[in-house]
Amino acid sequence: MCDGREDDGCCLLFCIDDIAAMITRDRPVIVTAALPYVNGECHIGHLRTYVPADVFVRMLRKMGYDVLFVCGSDTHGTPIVLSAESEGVSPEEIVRRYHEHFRRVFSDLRVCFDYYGSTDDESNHRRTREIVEKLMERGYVYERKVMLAFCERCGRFLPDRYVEGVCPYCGERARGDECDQGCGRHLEPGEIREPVCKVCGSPAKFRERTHYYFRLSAFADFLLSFLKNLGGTANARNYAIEWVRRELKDWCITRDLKWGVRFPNRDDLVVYVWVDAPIGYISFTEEALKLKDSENWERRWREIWMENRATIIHFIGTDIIYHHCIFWPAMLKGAEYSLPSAVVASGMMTINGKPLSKSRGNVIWVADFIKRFHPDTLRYFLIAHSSHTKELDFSWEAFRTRVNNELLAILGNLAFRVLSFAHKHFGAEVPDGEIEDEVISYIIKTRDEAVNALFEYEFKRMTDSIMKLADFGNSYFQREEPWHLIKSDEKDRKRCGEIVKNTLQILKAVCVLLEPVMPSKMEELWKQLGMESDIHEVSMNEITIPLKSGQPLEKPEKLFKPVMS
Ligand code: B3M
Ligand code: ZN
Repeated sequence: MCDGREDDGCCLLFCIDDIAAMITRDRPVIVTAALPYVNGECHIGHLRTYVPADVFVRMLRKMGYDVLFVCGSDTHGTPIVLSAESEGVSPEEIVRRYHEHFRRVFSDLRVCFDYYGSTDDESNHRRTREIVEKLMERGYVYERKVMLAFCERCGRFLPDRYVEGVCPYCGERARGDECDQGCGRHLEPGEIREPVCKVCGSPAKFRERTHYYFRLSAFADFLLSFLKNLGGTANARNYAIEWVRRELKDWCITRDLKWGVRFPNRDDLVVYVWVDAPIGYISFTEEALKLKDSENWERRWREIWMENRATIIHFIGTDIIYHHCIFWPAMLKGAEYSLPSAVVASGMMTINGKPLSKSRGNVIWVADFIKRFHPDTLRYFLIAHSSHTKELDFSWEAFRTRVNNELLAILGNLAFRVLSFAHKHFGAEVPDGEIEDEVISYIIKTRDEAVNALFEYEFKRMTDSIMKLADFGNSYFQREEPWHLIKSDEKDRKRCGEIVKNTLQILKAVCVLLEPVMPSKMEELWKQLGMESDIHEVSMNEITIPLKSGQPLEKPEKLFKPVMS
């Protein structure tokens, strides 16, 4: 067992690789976050995917992994076209508006992608067509005649949300693509009963039409063995295995729309949005690499997406497990692309115990939230309030309690107390002294717990461990009572300095370990500690490197403001 004292970090690399198992340093790690559908503003429910993904990436980088983090706007499909029609603007206009909005929110929240693209970018159109052609060549896409709802008044076929009617499975009112008020099933084109046109309200007739299908049913055996070895969270794996065992129906992958990626050789059809959306992961990687490494991008891209020589990890919400664990790997396999290594699915979010709902007004917009509170407090809440795969309930009371009782009472208190003490009694410098074994062991134990939790995607447990280290800092300082030693003789004063230095060391470790969760606040704290390096760049090995005696400390400022009731 290593004692973590080596400054070169080699011992750290050893223990962590044991734990990480499938995520190894000799392969690049590609982390993706589900693409937000840019049809409206970002609410706190969205962040349940992006913040943990960002924390994960920052943490891996601290441990020396080579990570690429990509995301982008999901821009096609009928909801955007319908919004555009009802506002009397083009789909491009809607997409531009919310694409910029999401970029802004991500930057305010410090969710830092290496590349944030759009599924309407030319490179994604190209990649989608290439994959669809490959699937056709290999016999996984075929033509089928279907009876589809057609509105005679509007003179057009009614894809997905253009039509409403009755669910063939449960008899409830349903949208064309989903039984949203009843059994929740995905509905294939032509399945809806008693169709009515969403635009003009007329009853629609069924008419025959040729569409294209993806032969998903051919992938059942492949999917079962793929899913058995899929990393990530158990909720994703188990849900998908159940589904494959039950039924695998072929998917209609074309739609009668103008907005989207044209289906090869058919001017009247575009591909279904769930085809070109995940392909965004591939085209955004391409764009990210072009920016990073214009000489070698192609080789690196092939290694990642064609040769299975990277670890690909998808962060998603539980509502899209089906798409990422079944449809997507089958499509990749069919087109001979690399397969994901892990799917990490966050639980859903509720507000005051009720489902998040824009129409019922049970929603909190991120832009409003961060006008009132620091973005890092929201990041902290989302990570610390519930384990990643469980449901997370937001309430102002819960938010207030987390901020006041944890961020202020534990972390803020530790920082302000020890920094003020050092300021007052040690000339605003780090005092002299050795780091005690008790302190080093606590730091190492915390690091190991945090890293273990990280690789189990238990971000709450990870954060709880780090906060426990801060708590230990407080009790250590309290127990040692340095204020009784300050005015006594030389020996006591030396001991007093040692206590302060040890407490500062704990604070330094907490700061490094919490940077992934609260990047801006830990940047402030890092400066208060008088550190000159960039906290976002420092490696995890920093936590055991002793602070330099005599290092000037900045005048302490309180890190957090209390949330009032
Ligand atoms: N845009 C999420 C949604 O709108 C969807 C994710 C795509 S990930 C490829 O529910
Ligand atoms: Zn239904």
